[in-house]
Amino acid sequence: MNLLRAGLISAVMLLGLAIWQGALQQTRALEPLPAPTGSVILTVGGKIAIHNTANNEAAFDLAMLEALPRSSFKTTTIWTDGVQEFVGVSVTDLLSRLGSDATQINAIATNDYEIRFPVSDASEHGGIVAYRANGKPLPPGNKGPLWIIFPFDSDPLLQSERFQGESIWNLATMTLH
Ligand SMILES: Nc1nc2c(c(=O)[nH]1)N[C@H]1C(S)=C(S)[C@@H](COP(=O)(O)O)O[C@H]1N2
Ligand SMILES: [Mo]
Repeated sequence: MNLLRAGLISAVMLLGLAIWQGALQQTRALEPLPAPTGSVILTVGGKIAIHNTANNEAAFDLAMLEALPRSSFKTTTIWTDGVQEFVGVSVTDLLSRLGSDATQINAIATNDYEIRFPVSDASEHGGIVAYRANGKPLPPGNKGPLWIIFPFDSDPLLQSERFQGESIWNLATMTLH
């Protein structure tokens, strides 16, 4: 009897905790995005629920990107010498911060290079929007300030024209579909 009661109480408490955590995540996801104070290095538009510009886009300065959950990995790339440590925000975390359920990303670089790819390519293969490499900001003159990059060394599938093409450097704009 006592055991049953204790069990019931624990179950109710666990349920309460689960609901509370769910609500907490919901609030976090819908948290308004502050306006950038530094220079804008990334603009995200299209299928997003949260924006901070007059034309329904989300504009980020570097500090705002650095404030998002941080992802990092070490890998070689065909464009660099030796193992690099990349730090950035995962495409998954970026989209979830914007309340986006998009399935396609259109990414445009400052040099007008443009690539469209499925969100799943990034979410299932560890794609990040990198803003640092080897402890330093990525210079605009060398792939920066933002570079969508994959942990190439972790999976031979990534060592392909497909994922190389999705590794867009000088990233400036993303439109989500
Ligand atoms: N900003 C930018 N990113 C880019 C490209 C580009 O021209 N500009 N080319 C893409 C493509 S199609 C591939 S295959 C690789 C090409 O790298 P490479 O020019 O060093 O061969 O980078 C990708 N990222
Ligand atoms: Mo390519």
